[in-house]
Amino acid sequence: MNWLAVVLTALWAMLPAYVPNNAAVLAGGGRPIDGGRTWGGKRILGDGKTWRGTAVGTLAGVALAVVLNLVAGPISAALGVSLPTFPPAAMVALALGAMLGDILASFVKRRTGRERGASFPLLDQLDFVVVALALAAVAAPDWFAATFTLPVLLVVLVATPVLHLVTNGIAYLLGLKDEPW
Ligand code: CTP
Ligand code: MG
Ligand code: K
Repeated sequence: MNWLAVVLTALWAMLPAYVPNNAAVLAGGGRPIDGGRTWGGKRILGDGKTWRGTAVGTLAGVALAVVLNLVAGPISAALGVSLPTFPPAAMVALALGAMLGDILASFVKRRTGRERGASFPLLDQLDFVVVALALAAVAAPDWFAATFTLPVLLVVLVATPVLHLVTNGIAYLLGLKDEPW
C-alpha cells in the first residue's frame, strides 16, 4: 500500500468513531448518565455525559458507516484506493467504543479532581480512539486485522489528536462547544 492509500484508509475506517463525539455535542442535554450521583465526594461522570448525547452519538456513527458502505465502491474507484466496508459488528464497535472511551475519560477526570470541561491533554484526544479500536478488534477480529495494518494504526494515532483539536476548535468558534478541546 502506498502512503496515500494508508492515510485514506486510516481516515475512512475511523470516520464512524470520529463522528459520535461531535454528534453528542450537538445532541447533548437531558439526564446525565450518572443521574447526579457522586463517588468519594465527586461526580461519577458529570453533567457532560448524557443518555441522549451517547445514544445520538452512537446512532450517528452507525448511520455514517452504513452510508460509507454504500459509497465505498464508487469512491474507491475514483481514488484508485481500495477503501474498506464495515461489517455490522465493526459499525457498532467503532461508534459505541468512541462514546465509551469518552465516558471512561470523564470517569478518570472526575477521580483526578478535574471539573466538567477541564482539559486532560492526550487523554481527551485519544480516549475514544483507543476504546473504539479495542472493541472493533474484539467484535470483528478478521476485519480489524485486514484493515488496521501497522502503518494504518500509526496514521490513526498521529492524525486523530490533530483532527480532534481542529474539529473541536471549529465547534468552539461556532459557539457549539464551551471549550476548544
Ligand atoms: N455530550 C453528551 N453525552 C456524551 C458526550 C458528550 O451529552 N456522552 C455533550 C455534553 O453536552 C457535553 C458536550 O457534549 O458537555 C461536550 O462533550 P465533552 O467535551 O466530552 O464533555 P465535557 O462537558 O467537557 O465534560 P467532561 O469534562 O466530562 O469531558
Ligand atoms: Mg470537554
Ligand atoms: K471529551
